[in-house]
Amino acid sequence: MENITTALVMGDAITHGGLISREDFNKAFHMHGLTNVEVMEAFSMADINRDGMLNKPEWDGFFRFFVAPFQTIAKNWRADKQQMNMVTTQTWFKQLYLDGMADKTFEGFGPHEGEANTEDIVGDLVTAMDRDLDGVINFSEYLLLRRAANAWESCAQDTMNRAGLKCGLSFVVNHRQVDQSEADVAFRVGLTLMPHNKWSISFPIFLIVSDL
Ligand SMILES: [Ca+2]
Ligand SMILES: [Ca+2]
Repeated sequence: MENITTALVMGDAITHGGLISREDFNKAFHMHGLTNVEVMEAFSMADINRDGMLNKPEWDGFFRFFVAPFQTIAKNWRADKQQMNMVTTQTWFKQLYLDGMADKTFEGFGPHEGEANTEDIVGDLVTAMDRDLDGVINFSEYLLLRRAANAWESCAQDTMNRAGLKCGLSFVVNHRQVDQSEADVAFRVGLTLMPHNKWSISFPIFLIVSDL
């Protein structure tokens, strides 16, 4: 599958004063296998000033921070686990490693079937972010990871506590108000998924509950 380019998305936008409409955006991303809901999620991430159109800086930012890094990982717009290993080389990902606290931050689900290695950070992330359970990561699932990483940086330390989760959920649902009872339910679910620590949750667990 061809990569998404600015020219492809701009399409008719040139004649519309350089603004990219939802329709232009939808055409390009729908062709790349995203559902309508997934396209709308991506569009609202790109539409920083929320006016329903993407101006050039909004598109350029979205392309540079999300589309281009995904396209370097995913050939054919799908990334398998091996390709996903490349996220660990991306700058935004390295920022999740706080002073050697990665063990706590990335505490995951334990060894995967048929694998001796107990430290499989990317394997756990793929398990957590693969919402349609097809074993590969599409752009929408990659964006889930990126939204969660942003929220983590603002709302967590080495792990995330109850207050942090309320903060984090508000982030990933695009600043909709999340009330404490909603966050508490998610937090309790998260704690049951934690292998050891029962008082706060790790990044892979946050990734799961942020999509509940
Ligand atoms: Ca806009
Ligand atoms: Ca998937």
